[in-house]
Amino acid sequence: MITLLDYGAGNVRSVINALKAIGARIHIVSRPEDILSAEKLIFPGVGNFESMMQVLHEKNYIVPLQEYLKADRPFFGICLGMQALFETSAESKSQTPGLGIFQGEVLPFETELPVPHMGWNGINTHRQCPLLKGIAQDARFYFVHSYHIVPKKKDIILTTSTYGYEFASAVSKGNITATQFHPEKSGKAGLQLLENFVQAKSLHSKPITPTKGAGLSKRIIACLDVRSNDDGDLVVTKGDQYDVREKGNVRNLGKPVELASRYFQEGADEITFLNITGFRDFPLEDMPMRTVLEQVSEKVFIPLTIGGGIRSYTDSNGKTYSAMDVVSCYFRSGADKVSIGSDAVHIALQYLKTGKKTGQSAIEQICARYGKQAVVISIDPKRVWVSSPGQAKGHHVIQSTETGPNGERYCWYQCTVQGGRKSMDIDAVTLARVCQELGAGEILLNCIDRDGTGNGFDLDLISAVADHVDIPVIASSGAGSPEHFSEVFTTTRAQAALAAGIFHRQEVAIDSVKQHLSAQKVPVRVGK
Ligand code: 1PR
Repeated sequence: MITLLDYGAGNVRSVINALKAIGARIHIVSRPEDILSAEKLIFPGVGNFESMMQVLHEKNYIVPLQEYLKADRPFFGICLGMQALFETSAESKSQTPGLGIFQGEVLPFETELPVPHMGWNGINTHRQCPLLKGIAQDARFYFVHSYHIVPKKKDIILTTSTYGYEFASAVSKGNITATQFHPEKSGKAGLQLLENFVQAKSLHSKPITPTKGAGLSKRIIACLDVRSNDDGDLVVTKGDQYDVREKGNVRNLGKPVELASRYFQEGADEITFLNITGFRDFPLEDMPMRTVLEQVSEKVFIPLTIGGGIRSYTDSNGKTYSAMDVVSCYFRSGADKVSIGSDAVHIALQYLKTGKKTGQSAIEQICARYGKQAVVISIDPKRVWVSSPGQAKGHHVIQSTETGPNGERYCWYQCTVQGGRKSMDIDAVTLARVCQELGAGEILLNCIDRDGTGNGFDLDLISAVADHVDIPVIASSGAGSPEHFSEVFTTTRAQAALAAGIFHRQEVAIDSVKQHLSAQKVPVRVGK
């Protein structure tokens, strides 16, 4: 029996689903006594160090946890569940201490690379440990964090990984083990690691000559635009420049759960669901997307993002629901990240008008509760040609590598809301920068001009945005061939590339994209 410490922040459903998939029986901690009666304890942490420690205090979990750990009983910590083992974290502004089982601190990444460190990275193994039994040396695991541990004693370091520099990515001492990465989101290798923890009689490790693992890979994301068709069935659809109707009917390219499972099997690194009519419906009233997430997260062990309709809403009885109500429901259903589209534009415009952070916007609130890595901003821009930069004052104008219909050499990218229906007075670079300032952790950069065309990503747009933010950018819209992926990764700072149409219509397989990228020396995760 595995005991799971759920302190109520974020997505423990994925850990539960991964444990169920390997046949483990699970008991969830509901009282402090449950910790000491555990046979084996898993502590998955998400969100923010300070709020995690505060909740552990409020629930009176600190003393039994320390007692359990000091008695060298089997323990596996994930992400913040590993950071909690140390003395202090720079993430805690009020200097709330950690559990202090290991000497050392938790510090922010100091690197030129985008932070959070997000994606599939390799591990260099420093100790032989039953936790890593049967895991290939070049296996990659899913990381998502802005802070990393700095142990005082190096002999507890089980693995290191490299992101700008080498940092400790897993620890092991006696029966206490923990990883910075998320095995529950790391496909086959992650399930193997969890199974090792469940099966192992002892977790004791011994030092070895360190082995060298793989490095960070570029991510390939399959995107499922979801909406109800005219018969009321929830379908995956796909537009041409956001027009999803063909001969008047909503295009139907398959069922969301089936397609997501297929993409997981085919080696996608992440899956994004966009509820494309979310701007006019209210997700809490009609929850088919919630059911989709619940079903998908039972069989798909890679990160899942959900977007569409994340905003506050007042119903016909005058009852107001906040964006937090919507996202907490999505996180409970199995989402790892949420993507905010239209509301991000309204929030950014308001912020630009007042210059004040209120702490009340959906972006700020979700980041505070679930961590910045959980907040993606989906941008839907359209290109506007201008003859000179002065023609678009106040906007980020780009000297284009293409020429406009009237010989224009300059353009800017105007943000839209409501699925491209309404253009707003803000450009994509400004929106991305403002949302980063408000705390968002990632940008999903669509392009209405390229969407569904198969003509390749808009490299001008992607370079402009990726060069002006320090958070990861996902290039989206226009993929038509494997070469388009190598082009976007070799000419821009995009960390991930997303495609929809070519995967849904089975024109190009995810594996072909990855094989092509490998041949071009772009690092990608192969296998499942
Ligand atoms: O505004 O917070 O409710 O979020 C709505 C979300 O739905 C936004 O993320 C917006 O991008 C998306 N959306 C709204 N309408 C459409 C539409 O197509 N009519 N889909 C839409 C946007 C864009 C991509 C697409 C890529 C790749 N889809 O994500 O998957 O362009 O396509 P391709 O590879 O086939 O070229 P809110």
